[in-house]
Amino acid sequence: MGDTKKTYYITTPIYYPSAKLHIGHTYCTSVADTIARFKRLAGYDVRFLTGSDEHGQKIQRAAEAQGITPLEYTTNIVNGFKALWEKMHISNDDFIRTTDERHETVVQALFTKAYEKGDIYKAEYEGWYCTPDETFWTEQKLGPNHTCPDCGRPVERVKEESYFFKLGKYTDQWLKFIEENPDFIQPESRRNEMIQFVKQGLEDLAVSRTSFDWGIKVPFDPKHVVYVWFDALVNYISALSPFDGDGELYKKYWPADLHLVGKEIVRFHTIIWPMMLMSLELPLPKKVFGHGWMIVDGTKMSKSLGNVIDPIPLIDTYGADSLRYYLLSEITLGNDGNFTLPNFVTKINADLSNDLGNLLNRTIAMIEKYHGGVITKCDDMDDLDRDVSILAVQTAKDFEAAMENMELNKAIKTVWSFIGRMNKYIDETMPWVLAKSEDAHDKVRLQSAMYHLAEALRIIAILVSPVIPVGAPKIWEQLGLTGFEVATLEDAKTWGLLATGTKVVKGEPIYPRFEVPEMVDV
Ligand code: ME8
Repeated sequence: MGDTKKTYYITTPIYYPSAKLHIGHTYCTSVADTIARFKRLAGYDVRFLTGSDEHGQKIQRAAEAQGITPLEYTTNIVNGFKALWEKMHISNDDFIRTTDERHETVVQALFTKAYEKGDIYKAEYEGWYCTPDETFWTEQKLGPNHTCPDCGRPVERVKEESYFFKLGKYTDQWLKFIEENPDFIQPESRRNEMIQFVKQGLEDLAVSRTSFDWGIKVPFDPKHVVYVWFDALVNYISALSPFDGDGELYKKYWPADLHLVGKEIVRFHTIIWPMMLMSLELPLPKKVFGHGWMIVDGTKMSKSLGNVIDPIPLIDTYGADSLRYYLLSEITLGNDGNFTLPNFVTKINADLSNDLGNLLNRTIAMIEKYHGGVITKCDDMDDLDRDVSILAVQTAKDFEAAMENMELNKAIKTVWSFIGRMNKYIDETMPWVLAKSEDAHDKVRLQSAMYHLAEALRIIAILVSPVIPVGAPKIWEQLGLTGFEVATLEDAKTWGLLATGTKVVKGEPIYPRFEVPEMVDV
């Protein structure tokens, strides 16, 4: 019998190894990881891809400046990418490098296919090139003083023989597709921008370069290398090895369910990539979501601007969960966000250490003190118990709905408001008073309160696991449970799965408190 689970294929951009990654990239990859983990929890067969975009003029120049080969240069930096993702507990299933042979063969095959179809032709390119963005611009589109209209940096004059891709040819097919698939480009504002861009008229796109050689050779004309964006976009398919054997991975996972990208590259993913796929007669991805930027002093944090915050020391000091939690809960997906150290530490102290950490510590300590660490199921609910048990299941459902809707911070807020409710439940039930009573009714109330707290924490552990994958299993373990890897979203939507006799295991506080630093640069 084959695997009948629904599939979910999610990707991040493949980042340029032109410098170390900063918290902007960390943000994007953490969002994708949280969605991937959520989908696994919801029962999907998930494929989560990230990688590195290693060709192009910018990389070649950076390598030359260091006197090493481009591949040596990118390999060093890519090893750093992989180490960062491991430190952040990123659960990618694959990492594609555009220097992988498996990628190069697919790019060459697809370039040739578009050429043979007549959608790629040779001519002379004369215009402007933004090397940091690896983007062509016509004179009319330039910013003041020959600058890139996207990033504002100076462009370079380029005049060389080039292959061109007939983008314009697919305008009508694209407009029809966008109309029939209103959710393809998210958020909505990006969709309108893209429609305007296409309606202004598209010029054919130069898809090869001859003035440098760090790239994938055009197979039928090897003095040309494939334009780095044509090369890079293909990664989403090449990573599925479409030409290996019977292309099993490709058949299983393509088309992608979600390309998560920054807003500055939505144009490449929603216009150029779909038009390439139309030419190649391949299915289009289901959704492209353009997230916002991490901002420093009002400008985009950027490798080439040098105004970056390095995630590594933050993870080393505060832990991966803290950084993930802050980025995911503070920023509304699609909007820009800020990072300051005092805000970050204040937030993780309040939400992780106080709200969640204390709920766990208090609960485990009371079950130990009052019941020798043993949880006993109690069906005798009073109104307060019934309220929180209903709220627990509702929280799981609301969490699911918000996640499905890409409202990650709303999903998190839902869980934290339930955590707040359970902390209040402790104050309302006053277990320390019940524990002193000899009254049989009070003994039942105490048993019920302990059960409701433990059961709420079981549900919370599952719900927070896509966001804080380091702490979530520790909650589970302290509750005395095993098999966290196979817990499902269904388990979080079901009240009462904790069995009588489960014995809690007191552990270290899962999130320590940190001193809030002064407002200084990190
Ligand atoms: O564009 N805030 O790579 P890149 C939030 N290789 N996210 C940010 C960010 C910021 N300040 N800065 C970067 C490329 N990012 C191409 C992609 S895909 C086929 C090729 C994130 O290294 C964001 O997701 O410049 C952005 O789209 C991506 O990094 C760009 O990374």
